[in-house]
Amino acid sequence: MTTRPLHFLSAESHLEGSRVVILGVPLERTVTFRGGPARAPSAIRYASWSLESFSAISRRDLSRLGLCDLGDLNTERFLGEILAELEAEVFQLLDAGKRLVVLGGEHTITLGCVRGAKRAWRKLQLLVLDAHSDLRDEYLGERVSHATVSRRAGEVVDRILIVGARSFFGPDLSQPLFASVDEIRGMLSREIPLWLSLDLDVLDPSLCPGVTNPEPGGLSYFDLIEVFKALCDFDVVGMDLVELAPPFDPSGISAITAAKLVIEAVLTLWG
Ligand SMILES: [Mn+2]
Repeated sequence: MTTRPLHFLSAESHLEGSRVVILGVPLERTVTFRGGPARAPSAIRYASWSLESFSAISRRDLSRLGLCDLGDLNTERFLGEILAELEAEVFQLLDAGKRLVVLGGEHTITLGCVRGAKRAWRKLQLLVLDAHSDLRDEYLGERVSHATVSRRAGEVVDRILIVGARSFFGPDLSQPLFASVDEIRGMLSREIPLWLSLDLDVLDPSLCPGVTNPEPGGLSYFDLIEVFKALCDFDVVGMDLVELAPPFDPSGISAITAAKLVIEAVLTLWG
């Protein structure tokens, strides 16, 4: 009998021969409204098997890419240890020339990702797609939290752009409320490696209800596809996808949307 652990669709390559690597980080530590992201990486992998590996949009096939799924980071530790190990993993994989998809988990994981990417590339810009600005200096006494992650990550990178935000705590309204893809391209540099952080709540909650903190008035699925396309001539080195809450996704559509976005992003950016 042969058995295999659950892995993402078409992730059949060994690490050495792979171009793109998937890593799960089922972190759930500082969520504040409703929980579930610890179960997200498994839910996204499971949902991916309901989809085709061929993208009708990019006309490329995931099964021809060289995709490896490393499984999940151990998150049964102090938050600082988890972020330090994630940073080391991201650094090593990028240093080996891989492109990364990190499946959260709560949004806090972006901090470990950008620290590792910054170490690998020395210069880094961050594009955050998120309903929330996450620019507080601290939240409920925590400086490192899913509600402060863009503030902390912004201190690591050379440039940060937040798109899709419609929830601000007041004085942080420094980012464009809505930006066209042309404006996004104009505000980013083609010379600097780019990390993409995709918080699923950037989507309208009618399209993706199973997230930790739903916020009305979001982007459409095809808005996100247009953002991926707009980035295809930028040096995108990795992405994370965060804040899926499977307990609030009884139809499973949010997990399927997450898996489909991974497929389309990977094939658009690196296919
Ligand atoms: Mn958010």
